[in-house]
Amino acid sequence: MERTFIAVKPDGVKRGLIGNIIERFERKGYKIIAMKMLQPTIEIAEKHYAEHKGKPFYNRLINYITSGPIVAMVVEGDNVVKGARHIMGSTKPDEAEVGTIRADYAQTMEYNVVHGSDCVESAEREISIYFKPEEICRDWKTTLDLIMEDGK
Ligand code: IDP
Ligand code: MG
Repeated sequence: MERTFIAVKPDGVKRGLIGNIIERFERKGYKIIAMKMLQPTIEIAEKHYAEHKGKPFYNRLINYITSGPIVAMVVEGDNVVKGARHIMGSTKPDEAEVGTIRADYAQTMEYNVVHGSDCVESAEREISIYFKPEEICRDWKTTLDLIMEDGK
């Protein structure tokens, strides 16, 4: 099953949106298989956003993502990388589709409340930055899985 890395960014945490943001992914039926709150160090932030090094917004991005705790998650589901990006909405909140997280909760690209990996390779890379393999709960079953197995 495909996995992606999702994070409630520091502005999402500071605004009290943790529950609202996680709920978007849970109600889709995606399975959360790892989660923790942490304040990214500069080292972690630089690894995470290595692809943006040298861009005009890079220093502000590193300051932003290290400015407070984030809630980091590994989320599993069918085609979840693309599906989660769809739920998040475009990087620019003023262009994001109505009903997406960024359209609903953010005003500027700089503070857009949520992160999601942009492809499967990025997802695996980002997951390995934030989680050790033993921190991922790979094998649990949803209640629906268990009921189906019981043949009820
Ligand atoms: P994404 O988060 O939708 O994948 P990226 O292009 O990967 O978007 O950019 C990473 C993050 O960097 C964005 O979510 C946003 O917080 C910030 N960012 C991207 N482009 C700009 C910009 O032009 N100005 C300010 N911040 C930006
Ligand atoms: Mg990105």
